[in-house]
Amino acid sequence: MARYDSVRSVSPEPTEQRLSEDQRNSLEKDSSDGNMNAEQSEGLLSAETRDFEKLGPLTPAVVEEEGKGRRRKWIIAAAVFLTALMAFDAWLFFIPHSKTQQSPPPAPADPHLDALMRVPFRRPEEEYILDSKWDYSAPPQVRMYNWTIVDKDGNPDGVYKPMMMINGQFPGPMMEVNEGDTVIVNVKNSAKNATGIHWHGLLQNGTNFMDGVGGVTQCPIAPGGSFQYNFTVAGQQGTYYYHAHQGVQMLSGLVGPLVIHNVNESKTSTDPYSTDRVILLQDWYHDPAEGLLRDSLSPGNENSPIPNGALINGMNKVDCAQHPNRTCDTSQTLLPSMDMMAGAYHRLRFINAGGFAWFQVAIDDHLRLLVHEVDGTPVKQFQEADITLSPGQRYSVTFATDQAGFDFTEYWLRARMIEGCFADPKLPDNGVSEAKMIMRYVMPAGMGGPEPSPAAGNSTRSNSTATVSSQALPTSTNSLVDYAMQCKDMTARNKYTPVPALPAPAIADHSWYFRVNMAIGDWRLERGFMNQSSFRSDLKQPTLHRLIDGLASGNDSFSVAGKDAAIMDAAFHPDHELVLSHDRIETVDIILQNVDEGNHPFHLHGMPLWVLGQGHGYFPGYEALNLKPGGKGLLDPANNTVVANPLRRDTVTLEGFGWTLLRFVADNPGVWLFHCHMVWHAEAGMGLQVVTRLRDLRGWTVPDANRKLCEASPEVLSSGAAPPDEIFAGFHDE
Ligand SMILES: [Cu+2]
Repeated sequence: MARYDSVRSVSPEPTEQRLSEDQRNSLEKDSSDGNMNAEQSEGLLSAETRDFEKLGPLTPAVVEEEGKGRRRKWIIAAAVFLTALMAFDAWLFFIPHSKTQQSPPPAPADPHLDALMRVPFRRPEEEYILDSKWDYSAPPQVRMYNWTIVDKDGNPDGVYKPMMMINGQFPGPMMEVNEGDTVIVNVKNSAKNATGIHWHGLLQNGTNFMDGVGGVTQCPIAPGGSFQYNFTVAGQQGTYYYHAHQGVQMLSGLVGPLVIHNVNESKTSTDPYSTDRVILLQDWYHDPAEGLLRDSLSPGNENSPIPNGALINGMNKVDCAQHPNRTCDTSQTLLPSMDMMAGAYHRLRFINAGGFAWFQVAIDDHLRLLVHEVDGTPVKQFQEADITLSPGQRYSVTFATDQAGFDFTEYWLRARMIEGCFADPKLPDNGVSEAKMIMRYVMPAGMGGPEPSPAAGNSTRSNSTATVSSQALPTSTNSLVDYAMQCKDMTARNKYTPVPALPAPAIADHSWYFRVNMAIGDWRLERGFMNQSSFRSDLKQPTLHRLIDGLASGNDSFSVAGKDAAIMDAAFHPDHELVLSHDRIETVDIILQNVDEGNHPFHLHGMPLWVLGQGHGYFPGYEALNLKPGGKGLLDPANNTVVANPLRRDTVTLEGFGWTLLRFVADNPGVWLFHCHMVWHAEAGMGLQVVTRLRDLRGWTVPDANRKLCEASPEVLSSGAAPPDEIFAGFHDE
């Protein structure tokens, strides 16, 4: 409990202080009637005086300078006075106009920014319904997005907190593209902290510079700065998302869905579905993310912060009476809802875009959820009653609205955070672990019952028009009879079969083994470790830049001469940057051994992972999986089950005291982060970097736009990132 009190002490700053200079200017200009009161004018004059005093005493060494100095003093004083007078006059100029003629107030410094601050922040939920008129076979094209990132207060579930939003709305906009399209996102950072956007699960083959990871592939985008992400989506389809990759900014609202369509995507479902939509799941903290991050990294702190609640598509509704110490207002707060045509199939794309909690999702009375996509990999349809997702994972299901004529026309979709995996299953501050969404049946016209809104069937995007007061609540009962108590991948129940099949290479060129745990580091800091390494990125000098520059300068420590695979321990200090290098296209195994009780969903950037095995206890050895030692081929060539068509995905859970064996083809040149996707663990250092096709990086140059991002000072670039360990130096237990 004390921990949460300490969090609050570092939390909400007044809104004004969190606004950027531009925002302040525009807001101030807006709220001002142009009048300058005595206090302001005095402030201006005294500020000038203080600046004058800063000139300091004249040096006595050169006496003849004294006269000149005195004259200079008078000239400066006169100039200051005149400037102040002119400023005062300028202010006076506005008074008669604004008071008497009622002309519009002076234009804000940045009308665009001003508009973003004023737009209602709640994203209309129909925007997460996929376009039913989408042209799946359109020729490849450029999909362009212009984003301005702003700091803005929001109360998604009723409780206000400082957030970060794209174009002033939360959650982020839907990105919908076809395989083969080029995506261009112009990001303007108008927030107070640096940032960067990562496209979770997108391979970025050939476009490592666009992966969005500060300190790995780019310098963060400084406040006031801009960057253009530009990449072509190739060789993948399905459900993805994007999120900020600076500190824990994803917890402040910088997340949104990204769907890649494929001409054949509906064929993995035996039943054609009439609607298709995203269900974005998030754990939600009421305290500002930065304060929580600092708190979670503090000495002697063993456990990660526990969420206060959860959101579905950015929505939920708390009981404000349960949050007496918060600023809470639910007058504009709706529960998420979806209108579904009865007697049809519908597709739901679940995304766990949260930072820490696993979700278990189910729909009351609808126990036939047909899974046909796992992290972008189409799989042979398989029936589940509920879906479990770690942070970073996605599943697509179709299901039938086949309960029409029974007792209800409204049902709950329940997304429950698995509290059993928290250090304390009781959520802090009267938090509720289950978020609920209303699924409302609508009937074909003329059949009685609720009439369809256009989105319920198959036409344009729209949704229920329920108002805050009229939202009818389901009375259906809980489908989650089988409460998940542990945080495991769905593969613990079923082996999903990708379609089409894609065998993994039978022979691994290299096999890496890592012990994974949380451990006590310097100054008693709780840190995430992979072997002896706890990752700390250099935001001013991203790994990719150092690597390219090092290779260009002929520095031997970057070339790992004569080795196909190596740890780059001369160029990068493995204590805080464990960099695995692979010289050319190679097949690589990673064995993870968890020596802690906590679960860790590991995410590899740039290349999909084949999950060759996972389980509890110690890694049983390759032989137990019918593989030769080191993963070098099948023991019994007649039995190729392990590599025939294993599930491919980008986020794989390493369960508590468990192991996992992952295989990937290191064919995508660049530097790729491999890390736990629980943000508290990632920021505590649970990650490493994978360099691929080192020999091909020799000819690379860092694009000018990327170089330019690095011109900002280290202080600016690290704003919003985890504080350096050194700030905790000198900490003592007593
Ligand atoms: Cu973790």
